[in-house]
Amino acid sequence: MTLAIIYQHPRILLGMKKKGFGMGRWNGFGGKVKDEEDIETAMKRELQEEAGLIAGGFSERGIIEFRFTKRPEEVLEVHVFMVSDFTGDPKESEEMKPRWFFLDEIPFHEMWSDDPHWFPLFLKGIKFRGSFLFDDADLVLERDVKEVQSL
Ligand code: 95L
Repeated sequence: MTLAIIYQHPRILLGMKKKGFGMGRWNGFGGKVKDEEDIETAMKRELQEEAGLIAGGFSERGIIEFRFTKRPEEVLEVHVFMVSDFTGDPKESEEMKPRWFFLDEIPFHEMWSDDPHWFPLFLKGIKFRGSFLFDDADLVLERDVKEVQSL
């Protein structure tokens, strides 16, 4: 999976997920990587589909493995990108309602519960590897986040 977060200091762009997995939370933009597609291509495609934006400059900042107690056999590997410029105006899609947030007003209480554990590194430009285990209420049961030199 890919996750793109637009960062134009002092604000970030998030999207309220309107349907499906993660509904009701402010998310980055992203989704599954298709067969024959590379990760960067998938990140750009999902950003276009979900927010109507064409990525300009970006860099991969983290890789996170997510596990859920209710699906012990599955691992979701998410590649997290910081997108520092783009063309287009954020537009609402079927999936997402985009909104800008100032860095000191990031709505962690309406986001996935892992986010507070890696956003500070992400925003400082520190590359990281993480893994999280969620319980049935999507709360973090176990976590590990480490700075890395390269992903
Ligand atoms: N901004 N953070 C996200 O968009 C985010 C955070 N954590 C997640 C954990 C599991 C998952 F399936 C998705 C996310 C997710 N989109």
